Amino acid sequence: MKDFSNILSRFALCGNVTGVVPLGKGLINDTYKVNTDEGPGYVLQKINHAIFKDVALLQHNIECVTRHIRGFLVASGEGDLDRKVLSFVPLKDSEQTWLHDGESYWRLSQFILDAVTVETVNPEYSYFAGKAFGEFEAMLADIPDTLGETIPDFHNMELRARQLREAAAANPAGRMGSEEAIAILQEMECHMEYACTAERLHREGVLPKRICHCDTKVNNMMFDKDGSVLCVIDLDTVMPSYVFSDYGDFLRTAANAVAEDDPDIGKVEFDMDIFRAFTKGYIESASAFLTPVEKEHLPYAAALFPFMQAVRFFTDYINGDTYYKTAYPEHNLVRTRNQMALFRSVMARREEMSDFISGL
Ligand code: GN1
Ligand code: MG
Repeated sequence: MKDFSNILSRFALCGNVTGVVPLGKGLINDTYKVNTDEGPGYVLQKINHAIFKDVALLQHNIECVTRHIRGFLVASGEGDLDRKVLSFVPLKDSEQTWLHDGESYWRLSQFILDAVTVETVNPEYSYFAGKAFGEFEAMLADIPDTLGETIPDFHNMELRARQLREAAAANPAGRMGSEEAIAILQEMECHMEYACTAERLHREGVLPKRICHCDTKVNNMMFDKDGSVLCVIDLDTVMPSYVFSDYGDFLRTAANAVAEDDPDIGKVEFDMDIFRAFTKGYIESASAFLTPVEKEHLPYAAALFPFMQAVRFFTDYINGDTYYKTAYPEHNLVRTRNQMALFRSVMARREEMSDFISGL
């Protein structure tokens, strides 16, 4: 493994480093746990600079968000602050919370002790997660700073549709020749207009952008040992977006009976118990700011995110796997099949979802 001592020596950390080991399952950044001879240690991340082009803006967003949340928690008398909001370690010689070593960009945060991340949740955890994401958005509703889009138009379905069409037309890796690839593209095109509803509503002036997390996968949440939510992590994509992002992306991962890259798509199914529990929690904490248009379109959001993710995985497959980390050549195709199966399963349950939401 790489020698991290030069990088770590630039940060104002406490104690002596006793080891560095890989951590987590992120598809974009490289993450490591840094063990020290005193205290809980740290999390070191190499920020994927090919994807996050403006690291200064990225860290600006994260610093504003964590400062604001910390202030909110202090004002509401919360204890255990270091486990409820991330804190980043500055460099020894400046206030800056990121390092460019000439080649890569690095940042260091405090490791949260006794916290667990999970890959699957039960309805009870989903309810807490729903409350936590609603609270996260509510806490950020009055943030005084201006946050930029760390990946411009990140969850803009019209952009994702364009990227798919450009990739399919250029066919740079020669992967558009198969019958299956053509069929997937056709199926995606059939749903494209519906999927772009959010952009249309935004243009019509009835759908606002709010500060959202934009990567609310189950494993981006820290739970305490007793199951309660400590905090939300992976803040790179916190930016103005539609509330659909956080609501939809959580269900995409939590309500799928299997992982997003499980090749056995016969097992993919949208779990309505998880949907009901998460939606109840989310609406309880977000109802203060949700508009009727936002609320009414939550079933659409549940369908949009598997669909958008399928489009993104498939685009990357066509492009020859340049964006997501992959473990084998067909990985992005397997992920695409899985997410399309989930999308179909959600689509079949839209009415049932709407009825549940109106009854809350
Ligand atoms: C990426 O970094 P990670 O693995 O939490 C991606 C998300 C996708 C997700 C799919 C910046 O998230 O948008 O939903 O993979 N993040 C970025 O698993 O593209
Ligand atoms: Mg992550």
